[in-house]
Amino acid sequence: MTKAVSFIFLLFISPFALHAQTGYDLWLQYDKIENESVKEEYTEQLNNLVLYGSGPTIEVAVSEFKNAYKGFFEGDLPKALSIQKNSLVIGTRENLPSYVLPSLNSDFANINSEGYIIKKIFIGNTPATVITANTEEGLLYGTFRLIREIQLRNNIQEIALSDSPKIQIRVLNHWDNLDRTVERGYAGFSIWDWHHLPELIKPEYVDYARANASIGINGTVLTNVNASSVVLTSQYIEKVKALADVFRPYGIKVYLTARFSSPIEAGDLETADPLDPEVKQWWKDKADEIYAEIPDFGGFLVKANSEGQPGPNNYGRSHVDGANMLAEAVAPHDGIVMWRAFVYSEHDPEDRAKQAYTEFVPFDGQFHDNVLVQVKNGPIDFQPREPFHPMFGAMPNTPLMMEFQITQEYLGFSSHLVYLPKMFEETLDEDTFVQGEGSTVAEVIDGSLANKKLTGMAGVANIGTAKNWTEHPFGQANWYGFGRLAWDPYLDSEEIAEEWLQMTFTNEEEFVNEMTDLLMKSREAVVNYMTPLGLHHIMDTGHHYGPGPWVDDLGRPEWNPVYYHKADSIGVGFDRTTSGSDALAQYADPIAEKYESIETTPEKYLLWFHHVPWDYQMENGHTLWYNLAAKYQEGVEDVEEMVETWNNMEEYVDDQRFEKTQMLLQIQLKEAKWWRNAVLLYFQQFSEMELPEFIPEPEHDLEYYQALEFPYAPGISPTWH
Ligand code: BDP
Repeated sequence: MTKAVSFIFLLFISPFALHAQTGYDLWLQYDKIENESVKEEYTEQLNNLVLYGSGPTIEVAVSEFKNAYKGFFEGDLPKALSIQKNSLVIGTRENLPSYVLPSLNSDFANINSEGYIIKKIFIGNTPATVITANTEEGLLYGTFRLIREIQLRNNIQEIALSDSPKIQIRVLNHWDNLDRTVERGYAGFSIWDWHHLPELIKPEYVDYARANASIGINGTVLTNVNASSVVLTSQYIEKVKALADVFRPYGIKVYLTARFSSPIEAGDLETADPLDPEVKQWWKDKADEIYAEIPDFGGFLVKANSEGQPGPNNYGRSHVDGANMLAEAVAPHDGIVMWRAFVYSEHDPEDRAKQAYTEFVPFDGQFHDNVLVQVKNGPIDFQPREPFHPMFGAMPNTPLMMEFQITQEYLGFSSHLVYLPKMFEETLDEDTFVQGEGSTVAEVIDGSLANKKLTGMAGVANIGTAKNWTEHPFGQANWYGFGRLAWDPYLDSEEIAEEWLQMTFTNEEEFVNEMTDLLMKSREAVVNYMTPLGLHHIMDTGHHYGPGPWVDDLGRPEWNPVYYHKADSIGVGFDRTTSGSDALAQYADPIAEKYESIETTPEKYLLWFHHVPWDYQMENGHTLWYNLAAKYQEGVEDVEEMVETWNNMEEYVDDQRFEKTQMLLQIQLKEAKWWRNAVLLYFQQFSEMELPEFIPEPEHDLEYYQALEFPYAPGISPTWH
């Protein structure tokens, strides 16, 4: 816990200014520090600013710091030409005067090209605080870090910090369509106003870049993985260039999704066969055209041969053929290809959870050096809880990047408060055992386990035109936390929660303690009221809003929830042991062996790996049926507790965000009960057992729940019609 450090000044905090807030400023709130002595503590250390070097990124860093300074201290930070007592000195290693360097040389040994150092040094008797780095981007990150230290009210008198990102490619994936609808978007429309680009540059673009840079995100994929080839036409490349120009000073590269059939659709070829010389040439020319406009274009993200998207398989070619062809097109420009492993086929009778591994693992080592294979955290699809994807660790010779979903497709959309960093952390901390005990997913991702040169983490964005970007005020925490974990996948999600709460709301200890607790519990709450004990994919189909365990009539078997829970008169759950689909064989032995038996499978994954009899006696002596009911009830009670905690926070939060969160929590509570009632009534048909007495009488019967329809639930993009 970092609380002791964070609250050093708390005793002096004066009443807070609770002005109405839309939440637009995210965690970058630079509110006035009311307490005079706290203010002095900082201003004494920051007498003036001495800047070495110049450039667009340095400029945005300095302007950010000046703004923050003005906000906190209500004055301007004067500029000085040379270092004086308590100067703030900003400059890259190259640009700092040589007499400053001896105090910093040992720190430089610890940082990489994007890392930074913030250090109080003495030049003779003159104290100064230096922010330095190897690159301008490092300076920008260091500047945001110093701002954060002030937001957290940490002491900077003897500051000595250095940090570097542990992962290279830290990107948001926007599933945004060119018509501004957002696939699985629950916060309004796409923030990219394509129609008015390139001329109209909205302030939101700059604030988006600031927010991302502040947490170390260094790339953005602008378009949906279910891609349109229109974005690759010259007309749109000009628009993409305009965004790239805005983002560049913030260290953010743009990437695009590449629809595999583009040579036919955006060009005039008759094929998109990756081995066809004309197709190869088309992509090379296209890459040259893009790079002529955007010299630092990041590269392509590709969803191929998945859910109806075109790909190399259409031409009898493999994922390697497809990925390498694109990789060759961008390689001369230092671009990369992020090739998604989210593949499964309705024609394949194999357990869906096994298909990506089966298809990709044999390709290990065959992808070009500038290809990353992008793998979702779990083997099915962004469920409230999944075991880690077995591909992690299984392809030691291929850079694998993590794909998390920040938008809450299966977790209550933007109506539910769920703190996702807790869930991301759970996956990152999982032990794959591929190189013995202690081979965590984080070590696969940061390349340390197999010495990989290219590393990455992607988060499917939850951002839209909502005034506060994410609609739910607490959705911002998931954007923030994703960025922090992409920077350092070993961070503690609890510390991230404390940081975010303080930066976004207030440093008041009671608020931060209570709300950290709420955030940390919120993830388990959603698991409990939606899919406890390893249940998965029982959401209503298509939009994935609300329960739909009964759905069994969709064309593709694996789109039906009944495929995943397999409830019958004996029990419930998907047998993935040797007697079932044997998906367990895709994990390293210690896991496969342990999870083979019901007794040694962690309860949280029970029904993921086993078909368990309704009357099976669990560790607490009660039956599975009883425990299932207890979990659903616990989920509802968890949300009741969240409602109560929030109600006690009124004095710490402005009305606007307080009331909005309060209303959303009521929706969450209503829906938690809906989940409990509908799922238990449905499963009761199979278990034929009484509901335990602690379950209140359901408000409606099963038929009622089954008849509910939501034709206009948000997040379904035209690509699904
Ligand atoms: C599923 C979503 C679908 C996405 C797909 C993907 O329902 O909208 O296109 O994942 O990741 O979760 O490609």
